[in-house]
Amino acid sequence: MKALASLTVLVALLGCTQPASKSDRQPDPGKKTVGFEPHPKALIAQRVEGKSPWTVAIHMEPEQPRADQPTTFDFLVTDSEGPVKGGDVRVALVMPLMDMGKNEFDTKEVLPGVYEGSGKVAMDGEWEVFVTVTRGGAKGTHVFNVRVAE
Ligand SMILES: [Cu+2]
Repeated sequence: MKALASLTVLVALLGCTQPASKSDRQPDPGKKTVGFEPHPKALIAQRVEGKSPWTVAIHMEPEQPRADQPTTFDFLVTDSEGPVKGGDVRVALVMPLMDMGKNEFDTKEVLPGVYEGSGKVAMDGEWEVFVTVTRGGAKGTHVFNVRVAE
């Protein structure tokens, strides 16, 4: 985890997702920057398992994840009023075409509604990033299909 204090903040929610109100996106000096691009390069598809009360956006660093290299994942959880704070966000990395074993990690809220964790996969190809958000008795699972390079 980077030292949050030395970085500058700008949570930019761009493109097809409805942005939070402007006042929620003011820079907050002393924190980091996470940009949520509308169509991340490595993202193939996304879906919601059943129903979710929230919208979830993904950001990956590097933008093209590679096998056997750690990737930092950020998830921006929003509802109609803006960022959803105080949630519990867990992630599972699954290869849909074969059983690659259990690969899960926890996240930490690094900005209001932005949850960050680090994960690594052992093989290139298409992976599913299962993001389960729990908050106040509500739960939603969002799935992102991501292309991992060699
Ligand atoms: Cu595999």
